[in-house]
Amino acid sequence: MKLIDIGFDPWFEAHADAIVHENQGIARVTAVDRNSYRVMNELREIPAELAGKFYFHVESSSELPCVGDWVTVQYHNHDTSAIIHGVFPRRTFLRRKRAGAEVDYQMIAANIDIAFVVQSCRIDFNLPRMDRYLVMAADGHVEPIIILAKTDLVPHDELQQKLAAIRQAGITAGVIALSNVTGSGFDEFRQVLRPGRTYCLLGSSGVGKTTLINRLIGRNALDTKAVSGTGEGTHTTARRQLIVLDKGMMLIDTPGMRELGLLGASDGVSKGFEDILELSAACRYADCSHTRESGCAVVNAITNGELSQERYSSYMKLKKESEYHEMSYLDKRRKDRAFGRFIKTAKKDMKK
Ligand SMILES: Nc1nc2c(ncn2[C@@H]2O[C@H](COP(=O)(O)OP(=O)(O)OP(=O)(O)O)[C@@H](O)[C@H]2O)c(=O)[nH]1
Ligand SMILES: [Mg+2]
Ligand SMILES: [Zn+2]
Repeated sequence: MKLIDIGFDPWFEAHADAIVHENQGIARVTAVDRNSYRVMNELREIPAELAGKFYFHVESSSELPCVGDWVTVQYHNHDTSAIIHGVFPRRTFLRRKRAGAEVDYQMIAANIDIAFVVQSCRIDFNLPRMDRYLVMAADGHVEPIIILAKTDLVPHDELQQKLAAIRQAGITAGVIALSNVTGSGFDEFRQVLRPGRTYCLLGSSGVGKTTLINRLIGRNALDTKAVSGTGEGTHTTARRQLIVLDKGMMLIDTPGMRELGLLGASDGVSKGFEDILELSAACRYADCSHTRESGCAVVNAITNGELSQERYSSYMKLKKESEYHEMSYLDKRRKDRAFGRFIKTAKKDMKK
């Protein structure tokens, strides 16, 4: 295998001279688990850690290596482990806003050719959410393809209605309807996959992302779990992971996302109020309290009858109850910011 087989094409090659130092190799990040990594080179996949020096220069978490990144490494223990020294520029990326922060991002994956936005035909189907994933892909210069999964669970008519609804919403991305159970739609799906390309699966928990990969591999290599009666998944996939298929196509499996990180509310509040959270994405202010701000999409929804006063009240009540939680979260953020400034000043002082 050569690096180009796992995606190291001329674009990255062109950056190599400036980034790769003597005695360093090039590898691709295949998994991230807190501070430990796995990387793949021409020969094998091995564990890796970040160089201490790297940490020192990092100013935001989005600069840390993520799945799909190309990195420079030094090998140790007879090439069975590696230390990561640098990250190549990202040609494309998928990221989401970190809850509560203004311009802090959480990287999902890097150097993706196509993002598969997966929704289940049944309970999970939701156009505003689909739209947000498409925005996320566009933001990172990634071509999106929508996958409508679990077509075996809906009648033919309903599937046609859903396909039409996607077009009516003005969504022009490619759409593939498929079933992991019957295999219908799989030929169309396989035709999209090309050797040397990297694909990322996005979507809520339980929609069948991992099952799709298992079906491609031809065996149950990765864990999947049944969904509850409400259609909600159980967050089976715990980490992002890059899987190289026999033919050199790479697929990144991701854990289902409950919300796209547009919201400051803690998880306890967001659960069960997805409709309000979706509305709040359109509020003029990111930190909108949904009480008296102008341009509040939640209050507007009550005015035009889209949202009931009752539901709004129970949401606000729950929000208040979790205020303690919220407060400590904000306090933490403030501390983080102060700490960030401290580090910057310290670095400046050192340069003097
Ligand atoms: N009927 C039907 N069930 C499916 C299909 N695809 C997946 N499932 C089932 O849906 C459940 C969830 O599938 P997963 O592949 O674990 O879902 P996931 O998107 O990876 O979920 P997370 O890892 O939690 O993000 C499993 O019980 C699968 O067997 C499908 O096309 N049709
Ligand atoms: Mg999964
Ligand atoms: Zn609001």
